[in-house]
Amino acid sequence: MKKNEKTTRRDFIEKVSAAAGFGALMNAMAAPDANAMSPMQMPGMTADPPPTTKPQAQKRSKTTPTPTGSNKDFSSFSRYKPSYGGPPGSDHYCGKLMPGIRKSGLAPVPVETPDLEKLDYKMVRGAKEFHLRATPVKREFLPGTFIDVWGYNGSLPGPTIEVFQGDRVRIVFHNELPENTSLHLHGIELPVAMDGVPGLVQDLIPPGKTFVYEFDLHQTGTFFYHSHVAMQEAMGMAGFLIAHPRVAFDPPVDRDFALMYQNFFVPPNASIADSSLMDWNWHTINGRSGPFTTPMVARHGERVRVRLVNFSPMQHHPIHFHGHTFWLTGTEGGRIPDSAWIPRNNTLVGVAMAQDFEFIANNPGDWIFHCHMVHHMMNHMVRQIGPRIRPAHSAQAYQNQPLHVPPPQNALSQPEFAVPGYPQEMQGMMNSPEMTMESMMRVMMKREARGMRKHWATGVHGLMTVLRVLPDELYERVMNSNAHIEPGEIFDAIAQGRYNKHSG
Ligand SMILES: [Cu+2]
Repeated sequence: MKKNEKTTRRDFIEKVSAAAGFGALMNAMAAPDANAMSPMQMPGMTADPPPTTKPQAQKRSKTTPTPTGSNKDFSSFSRYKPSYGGPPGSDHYCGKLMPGIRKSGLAPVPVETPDLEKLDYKMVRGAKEFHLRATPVKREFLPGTFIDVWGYNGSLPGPTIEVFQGDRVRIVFHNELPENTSLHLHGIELPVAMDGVPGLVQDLIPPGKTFVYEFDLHQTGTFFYHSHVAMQEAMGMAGFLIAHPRVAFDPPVDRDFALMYQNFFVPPNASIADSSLMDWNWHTINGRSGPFTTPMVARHGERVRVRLVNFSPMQHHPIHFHGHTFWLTGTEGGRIPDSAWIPRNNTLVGVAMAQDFEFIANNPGDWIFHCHMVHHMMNHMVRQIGPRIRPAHSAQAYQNQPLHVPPPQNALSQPEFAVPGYPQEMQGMMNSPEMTMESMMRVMMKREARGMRKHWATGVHGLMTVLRVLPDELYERVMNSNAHIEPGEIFDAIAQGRYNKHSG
């Protein structure tokens, strides 16, 4: 310890800076006297962590400034128009620590899982008690297209379990499948007997039987529950388990969305997903295929979090969001310290991984939000069956006469190549026989889609959805008013700048 006593102020500053970050350094320098801060009290330099009974998320260290905006200069970043902020490394670079509209120190906003229900609970003997049933599910991937999969409580994915750090959680789990199963809580640090791995930690639960999973939750983050039987996982058996801190992380978000990505193979003229094949032709976000995925709607200027979970059997998804730069703020392991956040517009979500990101919704409009794998950007795709598209030409003939290649034909448009009930078109699902006018109305008439361009759905297929950023007056019309809105009216108002603009 003598060495510490002899350190110069510069050494001290460097050590403190390295150990506790720049914010601690600034506070240390601003401390009025040794009473407020001594080297031995600095984070990272004490032998023992300070005693605390509160969950970590409830308070920020006294030695780091609170990025609530009150003592920050965000003037070079606008929450109302695309802007750089900067320089890189600063708190306002790409809006990194720009707070939302919501104040710091409050409980988090509830998570929104478009197209999915939340699971209710009752307080029973000091625990939040949820009842979860493993069930066969008929899930409507597109309007009128029901696919037979498996899930929970009649839903694919299952209903969302939303809990808080510090909760005692009890999941009374009923098996209503025609075969044995068990429940695994992915990423939760629970007692081993609660881990749900068949054989290794528990016996499989037979049909009609119940098993109770119970644990104390000390974590926060984007977790999920799923069957730990491989072919059941491939039939879709998963659901969100969102663990909030008691007090929202700083900077607080105004919206918190969660999307789960899944793939299935459904053979021609069948409705039952075949979990043994790897030729995925149906793709779902929260159990819907684009354009039946319900758009996410945010107000212009809000800070928005989106949580992505990939529960596909075999495929990774590079998820791309247009018109904004977001910060990767969490993984399936929980919150990333803000010093390690990464700016992106496309983030690769591997199988059974989660990626949380945040951004300031400062660019109004209807923004596509999609997996960038081309085979995941369409519905109901299969390999082409039948002759090649240049009739009566061998590869040899093609190579011998490259200047006289016959024009390609769209063989799939010819009736002889049509497979009943199995459209092979890779685009233009609007022309699909499955997509009746009534179906189309169910896509277009959702509240969340009001005022989007007339043919918006022609560009939103498979693992695609839309995140709308609406200025206040337009948000109110779309979400909180029943006044008629023409197709394209809201989009045009934004594209032509016809809305009340913020000065920011
Ligand atoms: Cu994908």
